[in-house]
Amino acid sequence: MSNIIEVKVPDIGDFDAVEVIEVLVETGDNIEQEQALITLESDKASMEIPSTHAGTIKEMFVNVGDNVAEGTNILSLSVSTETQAKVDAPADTETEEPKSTTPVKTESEQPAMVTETPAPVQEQRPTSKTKGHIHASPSVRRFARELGLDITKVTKASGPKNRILKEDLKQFVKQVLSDSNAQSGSAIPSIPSIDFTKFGEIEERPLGRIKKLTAINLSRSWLNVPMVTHHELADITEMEAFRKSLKKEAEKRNVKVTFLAFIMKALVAALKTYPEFNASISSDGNSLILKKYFHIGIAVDTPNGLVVPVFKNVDQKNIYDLAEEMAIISSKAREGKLSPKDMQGACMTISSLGSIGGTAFTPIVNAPEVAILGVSRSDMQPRWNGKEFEPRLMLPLDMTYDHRVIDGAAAASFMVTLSSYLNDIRRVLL
Ligand code: CAO
Repeated sequence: MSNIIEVKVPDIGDFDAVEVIEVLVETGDNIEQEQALITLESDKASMEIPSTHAGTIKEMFVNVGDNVAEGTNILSLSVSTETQAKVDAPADTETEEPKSTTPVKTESEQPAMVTETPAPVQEQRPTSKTKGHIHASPSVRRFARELGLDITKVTKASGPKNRILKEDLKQFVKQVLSDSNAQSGSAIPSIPSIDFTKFGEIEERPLGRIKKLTAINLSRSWLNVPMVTHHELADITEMEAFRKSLKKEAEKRNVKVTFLAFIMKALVAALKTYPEFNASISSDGNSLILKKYFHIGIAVDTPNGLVVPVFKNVDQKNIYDLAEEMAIISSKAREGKLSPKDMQGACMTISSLGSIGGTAFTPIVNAPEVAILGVSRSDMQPRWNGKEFEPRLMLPLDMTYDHRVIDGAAAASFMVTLSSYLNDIRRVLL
């Protein structure tokens, strides 16, 4: 059995025409007792009017913009006689006729008064008499609190009199989430979209999968790792003579020995000397995970973008092994045939631009690795030997490191050591 009752505006103080600024329910809704039905706003405050009963809404009598006073019908509600008996006791449950009920005043029926609190002026907010205040109903403020959202940050207010609506909060959250997705978790403002056709002819090419993934990885490293780049010049005159001396033997084995194989061996020797470079910082930032294996990533330029295959256990391989593996892996990379497994587990990465040119650059650490070695083009330079200038082949090295893990002094020592190994590659054997 159910009865129809009318829910009216209760005593709201000395107001005879208060505007309805929000209707929070609609016909057909099943509502709870105490559930907010409408929000009213006077000159001084906003207030929510709760329901006196639980039930199903049969008809709504008020709309946004209406002016109401004590006793105005808000809605009619179908309530079960059992529920009504509990709320309206003592009540006449015998009656067959639907009855119109003015809500019984109880403590809980008093509308919740929420005084508008001054807030910083939002520049983007359209100015009006609301300037200097955040206008939002109690339910919207509550929703913002539930989301953990600072409502003063919400710049769009699409309700009447620049009122922030629930929809504005949802839009704001969506925007923040999509910005943070695009920028790997940061709240950095996005770059504005510009119509370049205003300035001249353009062509739009979609980015490939590898470029998009690289963009995410590099942005993540850039934003998470405080980086410093240390520059060093290694004298590789002797090493180059040694490399040339291997040429015939290499040809017999059908491999091409480039600087990279030597640099990999020297790097592993330096990692053994400075174990904190062969490490990763734990994701909670509380510990350093030291690795006992020596896997080196090599950045390879391919038509589809940059990929970083990993050479496993470089400490256990000789120069020819590495040269041979380099030929196989780099052609696999350029043909797009590397598997995810081929690109996992690096301890440190080498990015070599030496075959192209340049005197220095600042590579980005491939986090969670703590350092990356950049190699630029070697060049014959005059070096002072104490008596005279002598031509020496100098190799520019650039190491970018995670300053949370590595101090500047350690970086300098590491680079001096690496340079000394390249200067006299025999020392790698020691
Ligand atoms: N200085 C001078 N010459 C160099 C050199 C250096 N630092 N490094 C390589 N060379 C020379 C090689 O000796 C070779 O010369 P020869 O043909 O006369 O022997 C020539 O340049 C070409 O070398 P290579 O590129 O075939 O071989 P590699 O082992 O040096 O490099 C690879 C292999 C896969 C790393 C390279 O081909 C490549 O893709 N490099 C680009 C990597 C890249 O884009 N990094 C940037 C990442 S950040 O955006």
